[in-house]
Amino acid sequence: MSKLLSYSVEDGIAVLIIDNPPVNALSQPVRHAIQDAFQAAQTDDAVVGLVIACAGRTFSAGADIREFNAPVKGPSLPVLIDEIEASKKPVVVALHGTTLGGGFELAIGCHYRIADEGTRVGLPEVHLGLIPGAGGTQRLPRLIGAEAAIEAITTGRHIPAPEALELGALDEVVGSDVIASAISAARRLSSSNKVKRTCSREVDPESIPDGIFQKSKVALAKRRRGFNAPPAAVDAIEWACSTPSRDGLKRERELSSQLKASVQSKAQRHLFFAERLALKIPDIPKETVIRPVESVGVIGAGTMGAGIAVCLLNADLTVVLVETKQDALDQGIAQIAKSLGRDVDRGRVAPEVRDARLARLSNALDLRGLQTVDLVIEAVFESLPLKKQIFSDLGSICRESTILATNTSTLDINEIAALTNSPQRVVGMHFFSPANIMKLLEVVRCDETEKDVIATTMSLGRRIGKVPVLSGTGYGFIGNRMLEDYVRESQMLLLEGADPAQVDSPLESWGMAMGPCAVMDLAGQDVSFLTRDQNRKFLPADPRYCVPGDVMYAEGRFGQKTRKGFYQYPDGRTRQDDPDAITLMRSAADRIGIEKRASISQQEILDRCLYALINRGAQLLDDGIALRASDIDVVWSAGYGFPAYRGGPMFYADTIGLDMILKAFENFGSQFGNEYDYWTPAPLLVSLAQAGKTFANWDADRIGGV
Ligand code: 3H9
Repeated sequence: MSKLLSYSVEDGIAVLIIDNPPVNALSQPVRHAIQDAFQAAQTDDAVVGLVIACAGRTFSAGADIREFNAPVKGPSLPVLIDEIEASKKPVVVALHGTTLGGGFELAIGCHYRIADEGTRVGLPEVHLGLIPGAGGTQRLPRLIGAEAAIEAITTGRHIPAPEALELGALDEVVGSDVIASAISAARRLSSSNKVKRTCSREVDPESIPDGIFQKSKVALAKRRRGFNAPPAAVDAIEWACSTPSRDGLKRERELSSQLKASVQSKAQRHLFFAERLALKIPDIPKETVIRPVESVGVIGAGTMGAGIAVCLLNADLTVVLVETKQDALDQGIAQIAKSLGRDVDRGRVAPEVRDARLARLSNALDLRGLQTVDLVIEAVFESLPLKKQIFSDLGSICRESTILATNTSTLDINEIAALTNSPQRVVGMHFFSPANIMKLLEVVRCDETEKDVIATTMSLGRRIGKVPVLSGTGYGFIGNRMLEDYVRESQMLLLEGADPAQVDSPLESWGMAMGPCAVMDLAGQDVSFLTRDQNRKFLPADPRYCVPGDVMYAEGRFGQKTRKGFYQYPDGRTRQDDPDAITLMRSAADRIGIEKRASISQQEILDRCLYALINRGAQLLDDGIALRASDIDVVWSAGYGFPAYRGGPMFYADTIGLDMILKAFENFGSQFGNEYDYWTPAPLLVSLAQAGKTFANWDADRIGGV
């Protein structure tokens, strides 16, 4: 037998234990080993039933995603599961950990499912741009009904075992020794001669209310705008309700193969691995001992500080919140309590868990309250002198091992670090607002930051549910630096005569969560102006592209908060075109001598904004601010509403072809002039395009890409 699977027979029951760390992915050798063992059990007359389980921390996380770029080598997972389901001897599956994708499809192809209490099951394939393709869309509705299957498959959520039992996806949940329980069940089923095959069931007609499929697709068109896999999953579930299982399984396989070959799925798979690769820092060995972090000080109880505190408390850390004034502290604490309470209202968290979390929050009106914490996150407003003062004080107040992090988004962290007695323990932790919701965390490495400080901060980021990406120091780090170029083009387009809606709409139809003008209104034109104003030395000396934002600021049109900005917001949220804003921009453009163009195509709007973004990304790679192109993709998809199904800006650039982008740069340069080097391509972009290479090649050549 293979090392990937152990096989034993215990008193008539064959026990197959898959052992393919870390997550028991069902790679081809594993499938092969299962098939061999399964056939041995079928032909052994002494065997009356089978148990399938997994070794290690989890049952299987599904198909091996790394195999998806090559043709399938048999036995394929769908075929293997069909064989198992057809077995005359009962097959019981024993689940633990996260039983996902093909792992869960294997489970629902077996005749009886037992899970230990902590198990979570799910079909998260939509997050990879796929549908469950090994029978999941046909078998799950037969077990739990169409409506519940649509919810489970289109959200891909991990369902806790007790809920899965209630839904009908599991047969039993046990408190301990799931394999022993499975062996007993197999024996029981063999003696009663009862084998229940999921595919022989009908989907409960009561679970198929009229119009459910159409309604689900309409809802998904809003909730998962642009994603192909979720509505495709609804189609496949409909087949389960309307065709015999054999036909449904065949159609599911065809659709699954089509999706697997699609750019959307490739893009989402790219991001899956990119997120995990981002945690690996080439010069920081994975054996690096990380510093223990149990208590964290948060300085500043404003929206950002309170949001950060919520993330920390949710991860069961102890938090000391520091402010200078009692009422600011009280407001921050109230905001934290409200946010934790919302999870209780939504049924996500039990009231006693919320209470325990709140009990781990303490506060202080003085930095001396941070004497014993393991890590400090400073989240006060962006003022270099203030931050310098805080860090210089922290150096003497905190223990020597305490990591000192700043949440600055624009300031030079090296300057801040220099003021502490040990700059080696200073790091940037750039959260995005609202901090308890946004996934991205840029971890900023300063000149002297110690390796274990980086490793600890990245690990803490993961622990609090963030997607950490390492950035070097430099204005705007990775995300905001690139944003500058993207927004610049959007603002130039406004001056050339495009309305805000004309700029935003092609980018939103293309997949951006929000167009750049709407984003500026949401973030606040006042905030953008003040940031710009403080940082003019880092921006091009171009008198033009900041004009639209500066005009909005001067007119008190701060965006949503004042109900007027590039758009108007009569109800404070819903945007509408605003002729006054358009007139203001037109006169500003006239003042600086920019003529209104007769028309601007949607394609030009897309290309100018996105190519400017990509070019800055290439420059950041050249400058060593970003380690990998795939890190940039993670930053933009986790933090800036870049559509996951396009894989991030650098992946998108590869799909277009870098030579095409280079050509567009030449055209834009000759059409719009290049006084400020906007259309000078980054040297990396040029060299890759000339060599016929991609950013993915660059990653792979240097440090092993995705
Ligand atoms: C599928 O099943 C298709 C079928 O429907 C149809 C087939 C015909 N394959 O996330 P972690 C690696 S599609 C290959 O850090 P955690 C991962 O890259 C699949 N590798 O751990 C990482 O490698 P490294 C549907 C995988 O504890 C290491 O394992 N299933 C796979 O934070 C540890 O991963 C899914 O979408 C895989 N399937 O989280 C589940 N899964 O150490 C995807 C993980 O080199 N997986 N790796 O960086 C997950 O959601 C999480 O990994 C899991 C564990 C929750 C399981």
